[in-house]
Amino acid sequence: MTSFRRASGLLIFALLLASAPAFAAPKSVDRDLDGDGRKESKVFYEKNQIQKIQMDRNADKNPDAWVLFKDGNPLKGERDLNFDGRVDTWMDYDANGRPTRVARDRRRKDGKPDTWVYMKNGQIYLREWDRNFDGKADLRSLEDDAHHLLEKQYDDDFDGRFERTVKPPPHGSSGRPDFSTTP
Ligand SMILES: [Ca+2]
Ligand SMILES: [Ca+2]
Ligand SMILES: [Ca+2]
Ligand SMILES: [Ca+2]
Repeated sequence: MTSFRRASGLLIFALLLASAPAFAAPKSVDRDLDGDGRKESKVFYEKNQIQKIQMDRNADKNPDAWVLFKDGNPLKGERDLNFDGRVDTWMDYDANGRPTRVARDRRRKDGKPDTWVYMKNGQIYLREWDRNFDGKADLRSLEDDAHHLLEKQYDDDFDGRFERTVKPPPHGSSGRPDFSTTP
């Protein structure tokens, strides 16, 4: 290959990167979406519409974050927050791209979620935990818009019915459930 052809090939590649996905959209484009100068993100397109973003946030060449899009909007996300090669965080998004639910494998590290946070308009209103790791939440804490605890609900016998409700003391509560007495 002559140097001219090599140079023009590079130029075409640069043009594709700069203009995608306006014409002849490539399958994927590397992007620096967090603005740190490193192209950690691979953006996948289909029919000129974004389908997926895959990121390598710790620069170890293994992808560790994904966002799936539908009709141009984020729909679901997955992350490997501790970079051990296993997904540990799952996200759902609303029509405006704000998360509505974040599920995390936070306590047992078995690849299944055991901690959930629910949001409406970007505000957390509900947190849930699966204390016996059967896949079902058995402890909930409900919060108001100012992150004040409204109440905690416990399913201590893990039958799916929350039989115990604990209201916070009138003044000053962290809203954090106490795990010290849990199995
Ligand atoms: Ca990585
Ligand atoms: Ca992980
Ligand atoms: Ca459970
Ligand atoms: Ca119960």
